[in-house]
Amino acid sequence: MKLTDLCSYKSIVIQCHDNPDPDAVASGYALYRYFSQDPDKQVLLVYAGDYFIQKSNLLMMIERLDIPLLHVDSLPEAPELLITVDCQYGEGNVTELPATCIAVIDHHPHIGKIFDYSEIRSSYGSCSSLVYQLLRDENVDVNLDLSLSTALYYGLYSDTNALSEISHPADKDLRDDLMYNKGLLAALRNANFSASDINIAGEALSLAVFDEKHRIGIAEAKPCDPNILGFIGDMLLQVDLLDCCLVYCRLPFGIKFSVRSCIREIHAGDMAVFLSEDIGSGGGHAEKAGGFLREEAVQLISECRSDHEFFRDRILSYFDSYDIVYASEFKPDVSVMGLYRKERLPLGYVRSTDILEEGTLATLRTLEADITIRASKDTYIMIGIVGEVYPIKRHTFEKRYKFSNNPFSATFEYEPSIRSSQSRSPIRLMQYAKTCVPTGETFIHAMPLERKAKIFTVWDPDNYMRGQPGDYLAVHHDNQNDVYVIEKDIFLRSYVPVTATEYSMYPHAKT
Ligand SMILES: [Mn+2]
Repeated sequence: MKLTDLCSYKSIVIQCHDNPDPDAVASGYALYRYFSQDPDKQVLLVYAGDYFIQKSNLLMMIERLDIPLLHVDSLPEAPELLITVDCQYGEGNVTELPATCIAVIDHHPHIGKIFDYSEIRSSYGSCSSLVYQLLRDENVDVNLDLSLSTALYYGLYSDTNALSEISHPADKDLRDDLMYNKGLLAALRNANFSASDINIAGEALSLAVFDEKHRIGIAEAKPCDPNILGFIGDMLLQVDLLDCCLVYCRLPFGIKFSVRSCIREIHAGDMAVFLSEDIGSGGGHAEKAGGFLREEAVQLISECRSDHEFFRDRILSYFDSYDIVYASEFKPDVSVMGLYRKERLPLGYVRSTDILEEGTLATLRTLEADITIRASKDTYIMIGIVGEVYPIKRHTFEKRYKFSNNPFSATFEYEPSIRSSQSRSPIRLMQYAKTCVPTGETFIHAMPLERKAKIFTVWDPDNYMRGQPGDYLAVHHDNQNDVYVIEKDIFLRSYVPVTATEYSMYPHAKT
């Protein structure tokens, strides 16, 4: 979705989730500014729900940046377009407001509903990063307005634990590109909690329970701002007995919870999704996540002996729901797996000296990481089918690929870019990409998964690949340590089964 897709609507309401946080307010504000440039449009920025904003940092942000955010119980009339930001229409923490059309701009896991328009990037650290990217796609320079750029910067800042949990390149772009009001940011940082917040946190910590066997900690807090739950979780997780912890509080309309993990086998976001499945909503990032359980969950809890027991049982059933594979130690039995050949799909390549002066240092920004390269006649850049980018030596490239000067086109979740050390503005790699095709054949052993799996590959031992039942567990034919998951649809599209006889007839096949 592009922002221009929404420009035909005349009456637009932008809605933050109930109990808004700085990221929701910043994202909503940036969209408000974008759409209200047109004097013919009626644009409102709102939030709803039982609670009025009380947190001092958020009140300060709204006042100092002059953000026209309104609390509403309902709308006098349904707008043509309602845009929910940092949340999805129909979710537990979004009061439903009527509208003719619904657009969703969010960075939480997709709740599975279909909207008229949506842009959901669950791997982004903040919704502000997504809105920044959408504005940049429309050639809006947010740095022309310090109030706007500061709002977006603070949105990312507060959603990523003071920028410490940034991993997605879109988040890095926001962090590196935006100017912000330094004095205001310092003031916001130091107005994060009220005195009673800290008292609630202290009380919750003093009553926390520890399951040493399973290395789980659980704490209940008195009704409080959801951000305090995260703060309590951050403290609790530092206890040496724990791998993960959960902090919750009962609110009049359900239960809010925060999850923290400090081991690679537990992705806090995955755990939050599991805990809230069918009874609420949840999600987040590797170490930090949160969610909300609807009132019906409270009913389920009352069937348990205690709230703590309910959460403990649910966490244990999460631990039981998947298998873990460590590729470096895994001994696959390829005799029970099928043999497959990968179709030769075209890939992209760029000669580094086509876009940079020879000798220039530059940063390749990709979905996975920032990679530094030096431009030379010997350095080429490869672009894979899902936008993965990596440098390759010219002679290796010429050996492995048949190449042409035809342009390579594809669309990716994050379009790879390159930033030279000499200029600030990024170069879009796709504008220069040409097509190449692998010369050799790739063979793998594969079989469908029966259970959910977490696979730690040899190339990324810190994060697991997720496998769902029906996806394929794959082992590279020439390197049996190279174990990974291929999503069912991609597998069926890009691999064909081969028999041992056919295999022996391929000229490049090793026996
Ligand atoms: Mn957010």
